[in-house]
Amino acid sequence: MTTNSKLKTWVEEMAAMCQPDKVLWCDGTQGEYQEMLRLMIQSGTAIPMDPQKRPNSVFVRSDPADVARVEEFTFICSNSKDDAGPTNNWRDPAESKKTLAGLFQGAMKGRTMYVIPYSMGPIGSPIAKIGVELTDSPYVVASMHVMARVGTKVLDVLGDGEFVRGLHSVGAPLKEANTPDSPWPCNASTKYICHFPETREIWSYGSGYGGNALLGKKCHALRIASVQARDEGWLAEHMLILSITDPAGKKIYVAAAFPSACGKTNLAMLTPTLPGWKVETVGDDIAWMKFGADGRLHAINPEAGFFGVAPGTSMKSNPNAMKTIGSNTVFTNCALTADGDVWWEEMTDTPPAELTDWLRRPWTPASGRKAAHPNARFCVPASQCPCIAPEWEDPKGVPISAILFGGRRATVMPLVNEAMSWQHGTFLGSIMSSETTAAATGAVGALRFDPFAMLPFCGYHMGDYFAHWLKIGAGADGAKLPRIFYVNWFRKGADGKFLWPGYGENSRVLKWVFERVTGSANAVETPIGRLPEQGALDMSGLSVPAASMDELLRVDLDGWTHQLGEIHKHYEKFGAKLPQGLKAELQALEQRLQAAGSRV
Ligand code: SAT
Ligand code: MN
Repeated sequence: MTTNSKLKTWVEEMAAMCQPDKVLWCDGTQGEYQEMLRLMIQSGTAIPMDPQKRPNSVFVRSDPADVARVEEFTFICSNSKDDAGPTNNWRDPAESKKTLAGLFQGAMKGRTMYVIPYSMGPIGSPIAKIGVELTDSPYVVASMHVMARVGTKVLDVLGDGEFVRGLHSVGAPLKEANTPDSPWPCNASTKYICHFPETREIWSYGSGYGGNALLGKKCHALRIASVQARDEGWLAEHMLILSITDPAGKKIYVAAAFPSACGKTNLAMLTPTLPGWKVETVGDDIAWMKFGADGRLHAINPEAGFFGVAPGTSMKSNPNAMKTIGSNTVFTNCALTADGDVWWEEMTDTPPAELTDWLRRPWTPASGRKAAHPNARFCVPASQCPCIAPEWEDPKGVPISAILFGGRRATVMPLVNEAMSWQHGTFLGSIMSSETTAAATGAVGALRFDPFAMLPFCGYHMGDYFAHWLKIGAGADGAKLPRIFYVNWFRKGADGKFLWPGYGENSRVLKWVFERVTGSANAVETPIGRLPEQGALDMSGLSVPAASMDELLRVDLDGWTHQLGEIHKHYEKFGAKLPQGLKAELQALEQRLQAAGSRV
């Protein structure tokens, strides 16, 4: 329990509304985690995995109506509609509270309300923040144990302080405590993921899945935290954090923003193919960055675990992730092998002869459908990662030397392009676009602008967010700011195949980034930015056809010129909030493209 009277009162009020059978304060112990697994197994939500194969792990299948983030039901309920901006769904806060209070009324009947105090970031770190999630889902409690630091130790640090309030229900009350539960309780028809940025509150109803329900993750660490970061002068970003060390032992830290399911976990855990180089992981999804006393941006990973996309993960693509998930893992929506292990597409070259798919149906390779859901996930403690950086929990964070932006782009974007300044880098972040993935419900493969990979996660007006980035740069010592790069591993040739091998070979691009930061690699100035000079990218031991390399590093003047219209349309959305600095960058780009075009 706690002495924090604001917390006690809030829990009492929420319990009075939701009417759970009981209220349980989570202590964060191993015993509590085991009890959550037991409850999930008992209700048919989970099955235990063979302890010989994957000790202390469970396998969970969700309802087909609840498999990913639901962006169309995710709302920013700021006082003013204008503060939510053109890229968010806005709802009036008072009306939303009324609607939600109606839904939450009695929503936890027959269930337990768990009170989860959590810290995003190492407990007590000056960059960390505390939240409390109330939930009626044991799956959420178990997952929060993995993804955040939870329990009594957090209450001790909280004292009488402020915290983010998160209320979550699967929206499936039980008539009585002993009414049989469905394997994955959720509300198939009604979902609301509502954020109240001014009061630092989150109310999430109807979904038990991932970012909709583990409120510390996207809801707190990105949507609410981005607003706090704006108010307090720091950055809350959808970025992995890694360290890269050269053969001489020099180490730098890199943060990288990519949309969901674009390979952040793979990049964060990359095994370099270049001899003598080493990559270690600090985080795979979120970075909170603040200026340190040294004037540099220092980043922490606010999370304590990985909630990674399973399909595509293999000993070839990401051996470190495969080793991480050997034990203590919650698997969701994977397929099940005949001998009780998990499987997903591309885990092995040849799929097993028979499986049970994520919808509990028999499956064979001839079935003609995917065995695992494309957004199937593993949820595992970060500390189990063989390449976790020893300093990953340093409360001061790690100093960032470079920031990468990227997405899935079959055309136009070259393999790597260095921004000419912080302002130009902010411009590149603001025009990021990517083909959509299964991490959110909706069409897959559609190209959309996803500025800074924050489209679904920015808690306020995106135009103000751009201005915040410019302000961060303007207020800093330019020499100490991270350099900004735009990368694209996903460019395709005329045959529709990827031109770049990706995965461990991305270390070649990281090496160039490292050498740009340390001053030893050359670049050529082009109208779109700085690209590696001929021979500057280390291609030793890798045979990519010369024509493919030319295409990967080609400045596609036509493609860029063609895109200008789209960028103008994208920018028009932000109206008067579009910062002058970005207008100037777009104009300068147009002029450079024009000048280059007339030279050809
Ligand atoms: O479901 S999550 O939002 O946690 C995963 C993601 O989309 O990045
Ligand atoms: Mn993410």
